[in-house]
Amino acid sequence: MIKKYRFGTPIDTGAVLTEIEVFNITELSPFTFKKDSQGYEFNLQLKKLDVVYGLGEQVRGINKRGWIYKSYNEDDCIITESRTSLYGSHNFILVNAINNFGAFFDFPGKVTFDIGYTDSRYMKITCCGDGYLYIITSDDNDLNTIVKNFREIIGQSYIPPKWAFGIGQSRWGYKSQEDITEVIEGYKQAGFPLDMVYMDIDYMQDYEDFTLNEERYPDFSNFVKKAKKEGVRLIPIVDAAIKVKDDYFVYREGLERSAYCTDEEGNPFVVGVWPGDSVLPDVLNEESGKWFAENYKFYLDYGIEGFWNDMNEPALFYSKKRLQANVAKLKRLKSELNIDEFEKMRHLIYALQNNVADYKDFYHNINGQKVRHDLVHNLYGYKLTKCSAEYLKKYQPEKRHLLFSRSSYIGMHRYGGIWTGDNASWWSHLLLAFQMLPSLNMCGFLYVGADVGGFGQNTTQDLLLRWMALAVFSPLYRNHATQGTRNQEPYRFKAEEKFLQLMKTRYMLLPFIYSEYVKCALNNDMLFKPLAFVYPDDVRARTVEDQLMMGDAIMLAPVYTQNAVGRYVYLPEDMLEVRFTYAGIKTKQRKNGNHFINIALDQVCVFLKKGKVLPIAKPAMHAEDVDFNNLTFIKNIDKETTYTLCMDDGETTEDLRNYLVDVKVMP
Ligand code: MIG
Repeated sequence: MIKKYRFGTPIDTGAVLTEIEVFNITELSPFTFKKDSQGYEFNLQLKKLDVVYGLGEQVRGINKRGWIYKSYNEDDCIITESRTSLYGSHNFILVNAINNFGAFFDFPGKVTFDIGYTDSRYMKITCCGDGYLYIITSDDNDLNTIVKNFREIIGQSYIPPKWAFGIGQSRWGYKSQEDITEVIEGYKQAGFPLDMVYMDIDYMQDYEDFTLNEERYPDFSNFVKKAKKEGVRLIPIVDAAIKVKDDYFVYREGLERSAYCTDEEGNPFVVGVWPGDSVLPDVLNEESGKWFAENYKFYLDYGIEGFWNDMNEPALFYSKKRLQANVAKLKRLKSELNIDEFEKMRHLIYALQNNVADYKDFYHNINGQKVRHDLVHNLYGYKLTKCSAEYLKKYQPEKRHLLFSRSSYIGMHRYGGIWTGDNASWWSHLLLAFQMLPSLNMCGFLYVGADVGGFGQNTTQDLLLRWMALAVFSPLYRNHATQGTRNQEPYRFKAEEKFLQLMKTRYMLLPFIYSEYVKCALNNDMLFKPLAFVYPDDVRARTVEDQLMMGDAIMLAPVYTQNAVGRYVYLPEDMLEVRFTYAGIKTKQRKNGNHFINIALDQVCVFLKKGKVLPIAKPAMHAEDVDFNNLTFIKNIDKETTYTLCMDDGETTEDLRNYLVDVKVMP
């Protein structure tokens, strides 16, 4: 059951596809509502044991209580607990109370979720502009049904090609064909499976989108083909901003079409990003977005099949306008060793970067209407990814493409996935990556993943191993690191056999991961669930923050601390422990309750529910080589059951329901 309320005169974000009758906001429940000069405020009293789930890509735990979160897509690579917004804004919360309900605040400007931060007994949500609010409930009061009801109105989640469930390697620092060849060779020599290598910004000529540096990539067409023959796809990055340069054809074309965001006076708004002076394609404008996306043809004609869209918050290192103003102010400061002057100086410099005030200085043309960016800020990455997805589909309708984005808003889940941006090689970020999974799934984002091993800072062998043990289950599995950090490709470390064992496990589980993914997308289910979704009457299960249910069969309990030999695991019922080891898969019945489970660095250990089976394939070097017809089953059943596999070719754009095949499994 869904009730839709309107506050003010909102713009249509396209997040919700279903037409729903609109109620007057004065009839709203269970929130109380008030409007003031700051915007619209929604209040709700929370009971002691209520749990608040949701918010997709955000800091902190699965239960969002006790912090203040802000939806305002932000490019800042220092991700700490103190942050309030990250790269995506996913304004859906799910309140687990006596009467469970979900709420989606469909407003693309800034929204603040004070979930018991100011007063632990209250939740206060503030929207600083006009929007819609959807309240979602279900007859059965079941959290899963509420999520399903919500997912139904926002539309089916993106399903990537099967090869995108393989392992990918990336680094900001691979500069040339030689560098990429070295990575492919490195994997090959170690006997490691590999499906994708990512190309970061250095492939471009002077950071110009839709160009190639021909010195570093002299023979790209053949290079793409050769890599694919080896089973590896190359995935280039696409940045949002376009370099201002008169003889750069993309820039000129956009200019002729008035396809850029403009300043107050209607001139293209100039920002400083990687290429220096740059302009932003107005992807909120239908025509301009279409034009931007048509440029992806450049790569498609080389045989490229996947992309990652970056810098689309949009990230502005700084704006020309503010730079000029602040430099003028700096010049007026006295050059004395005076701490007050120094503070002023520092402020003038620091305030240049990612200054949210810049978002008030430029405009979109939405259906002929001039709309100030800050009011629609959170839509930028979503719309950019939407138009690129639509173009890929139009140009190559016969297959599915890999596409994921850094910035996002609910609605984008129909067009692509998300990687969660610039995390660090910290143990806390391993746990954070795990905790984000169910929150993102609620909001429709299924193809998600964090940079495996951590992007910033130096990783360690054990962190990378533990991260890869978790990544076995992550739909998007990409090892990525920033320049200047320790080399992070698994073959750079001594413990090759340990890495190999974990990577093999991914491919052995691929029929399960892929089939569960497709079924969740088709049925609007979550792939990763907090325990309370499966054991709603178990009070203890409600408080578990470091275990998740995956699919409808297994429980995950990763190790996320350094030097641990294992961890405590809470079993809500009797389960079958399933351990992937060099010597094969070992199983053991476990009673419900708390157990200390030893888990070695090279082992993956999961817990299979009663009445369920887990399909296992032979390991393979590439996702496409995994043989879905030759499976064994790990079983925790006492009578015959079926397991539903998705048996498509991995690329078809036909309805995947036609490819679901029931396999009978005997005890
Ligand atoms: O300003 O392209 O999150 O994955 O390696 C940094 C360089 C730009 C940020 C992305 C990261 C990528 C990096 N980019």
